[in-house]
Amino acid sequence: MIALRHGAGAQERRQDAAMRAFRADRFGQFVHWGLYAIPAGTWQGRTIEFAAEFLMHSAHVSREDWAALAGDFTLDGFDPAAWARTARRLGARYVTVTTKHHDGFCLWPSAYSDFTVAATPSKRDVLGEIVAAYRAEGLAVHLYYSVLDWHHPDWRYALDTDEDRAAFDRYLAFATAQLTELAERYPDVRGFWFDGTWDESVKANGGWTAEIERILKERIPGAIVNSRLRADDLGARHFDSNGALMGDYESGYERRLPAPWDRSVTAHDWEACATITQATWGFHDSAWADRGRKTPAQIVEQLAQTVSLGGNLLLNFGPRGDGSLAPAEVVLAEETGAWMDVNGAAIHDSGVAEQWTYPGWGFYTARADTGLVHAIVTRIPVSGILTIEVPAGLALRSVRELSDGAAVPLTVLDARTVQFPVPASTGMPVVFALETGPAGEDPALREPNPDVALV
Ligand code: JFZ
Repeated sequence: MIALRHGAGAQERRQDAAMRAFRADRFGQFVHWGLYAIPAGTWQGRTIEFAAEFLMHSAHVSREDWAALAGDFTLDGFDPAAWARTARRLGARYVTVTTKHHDGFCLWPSAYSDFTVAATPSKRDVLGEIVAAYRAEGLAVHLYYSVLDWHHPDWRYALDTDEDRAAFDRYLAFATAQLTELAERYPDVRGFWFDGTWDESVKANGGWTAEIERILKERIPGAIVNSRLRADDLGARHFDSNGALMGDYESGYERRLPAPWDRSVTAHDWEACATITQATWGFHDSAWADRGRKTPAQIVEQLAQTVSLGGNLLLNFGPRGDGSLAPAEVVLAEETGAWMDVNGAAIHDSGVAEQWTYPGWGFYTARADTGLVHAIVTRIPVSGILTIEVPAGLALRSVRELSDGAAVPLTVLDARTVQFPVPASTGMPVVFALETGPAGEDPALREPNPDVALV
């Protein structure tokens, strides 16, 4: 054990109400919105096939030219109630919204910066309106904050000189003031999602990251903070130098997921974030962005894989420059939400099905409340027959399709192996509820069911 002043604190998984609610939610909406949504990937006629929120950087736009976009932030199509409604229809139970991305523009009228919504034509507290709209739809709100800041003159990537260290100390004081301000202005948020913490300057200030976590939790009891905020005394990120998770949940899975059979990740809480497009978080108005869009079936598959491994999925939306949702993302939310309406019981309030091993054709999840196991079939075998390997000590009593509750005819191959036909694919994953009991008590398992042909 290395002695650390700024390592992980408590080693136990949090079991308080806020954390239990976050864990049960399983599905959240990420929202990336800021000035970058206005040029939407194209600067002076040149489309850059890279994340739209990086355009200032990738198109080498000066601070002044970028700041001038604030004059075009007119909110003509901004309808936070529609965002929140879409998120609820999607089946998301919380939202994580950017308050300040790498370009430094603040969606709230911060007293510590002149580069905020207060400098836009409407002067409205956009963030406040977003928070209120989602709360009104019953969703919890988490605030995304980028520590990396391309606008602030005191931001440093590395601390090579005394001047750098002095400037960066000023920068950290600014960030502390802004985060305290966010917690004071929006006290009903549930958590904070940190980003832009990978540079040497931040890694050399693990003590500051620990202090921020402490301050936020003092201001908002129960606040949930992601691991991406944290560095320890030695600059280790997410996990401290002794391998313990810092922050409340691990937030390293970005546009990727742990392998379906990798149960090591179930040791702690975690959340993956994903784009609908291939690789842009901010709205990118281009054929490039459209080409890589995921289908509802792919979103559901990611969600099922995530929940089967005890994680949450944060699915990103990038509203357009005028504040309206991108039509393709509304359609995706509706279609995914239609599946969630019917099958959400296998996602919400669910997690790892402990004894059930990865079946290859999809994912098992288990309800946290009842233990009921669901089979989410993402790849129907060509035979049309699903094989269930029942864990030792359990018997499969019945299998019902979640959508209509209809029992499916089971073929018992042996005490541990049961088969049943899967209805023809609708293009969306189909879910079955598996009712189990202790082995040896189910008459169906004492002898094969003579009414159903063995396959
Ligand atoms: C960051 C941001 O740069 C990006 O714009 C977006 O906000 C995203 C959610 O977070 O991008 C990252 C951060 C971490 C990794 C990759 C991209 N990573 O750990 O692999």
